[in-house]
Amino acid sequence: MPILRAYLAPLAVLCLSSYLIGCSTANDPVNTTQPISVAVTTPAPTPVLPEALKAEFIKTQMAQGFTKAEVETFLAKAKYNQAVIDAISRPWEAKPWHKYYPIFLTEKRLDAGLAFWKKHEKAIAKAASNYQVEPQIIVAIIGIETFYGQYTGNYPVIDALYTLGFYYEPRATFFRKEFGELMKLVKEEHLDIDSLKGSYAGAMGFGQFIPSSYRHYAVDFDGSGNRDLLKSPDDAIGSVANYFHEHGWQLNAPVALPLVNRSANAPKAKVWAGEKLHYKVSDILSPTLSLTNARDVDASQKAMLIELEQVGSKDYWLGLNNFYVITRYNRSPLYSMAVYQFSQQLKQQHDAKK
Ligand SMILES: [Ca+2]
Repeated sequence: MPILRAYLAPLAVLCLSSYLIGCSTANDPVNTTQPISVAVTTPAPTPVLPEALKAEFIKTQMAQGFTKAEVETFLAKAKYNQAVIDAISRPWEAKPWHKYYPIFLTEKRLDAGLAFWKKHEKAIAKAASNYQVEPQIIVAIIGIETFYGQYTGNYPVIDALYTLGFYYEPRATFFRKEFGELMKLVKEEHLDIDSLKGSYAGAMGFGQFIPSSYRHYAVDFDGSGNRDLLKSPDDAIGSVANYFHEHGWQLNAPVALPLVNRSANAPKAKVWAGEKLHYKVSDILSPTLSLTNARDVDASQKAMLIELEQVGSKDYWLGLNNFYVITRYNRSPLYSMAVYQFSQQLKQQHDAKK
């Protein structure tokens, strides 16, 4: 007779959106007000590491300069973590914009952002100037991602990436590559793998960089001689700015412009859903869908149509190159709009206090 054993699943915090690579707000205090559902399930045995994948991983890492013993030691340190699979498999709750933005655009976050900006004014101004990115975007990202370093994640990074890379089929290839990148990163930056914590998806530090982003875009911005995105706010500030710069941010260019839909029907252009920009501004605007505020916009530039669900209506926005760049940090248009609007709030309050 089968024995049914019920147990209480770990109280995993709700991730707001499956798009969030880093589940950036997983531990944000705002989420403690959310109802937490406790699932009763039968525990699954820890799966066995697929030998073929293991062999392939060892071969790949050896081709990149590691010895077999080094790769095996690294693999032996990693542990399967069911909570990681649970976190990533949770069905995406498609929150409408009107429920999404109040979680991010709060007085508390705004105050924390202004305080962070003031405290790190010099580094933020230098990063903005060196990388040609508006300072408020840097401050907004770090605030939305981790509430200024307060909530950077509690999953051992090695376990998170190992679990997703070897046991989470839908995105195993991506995460196995990140697991390999982690091995390189730890060696290059002399990080302590045993104490390295991050999101369930292996994102680390103030700005929640996954290993490949850390390796490619992190900068030593405080001149300490290493790139420390976990403990150095200045390194994180410079690195976020560099990330935006490298992804094509254009200083002083508009990010997103509100539209007014005068038709009873939905706009003809398709709402952006993660693809590369293929529309031009002129493909989206029409006699019935126009800019809310008259201004000159280059109609030949690439753009996307953004749709935000309000209570009983829909808002439309024209997203331009810089909006697309924010989505390189996180593919969700809701996330990107929250970052943009938060950056605007920060700038307004910051300028008012000057
Ligand atoms: Ca440094």
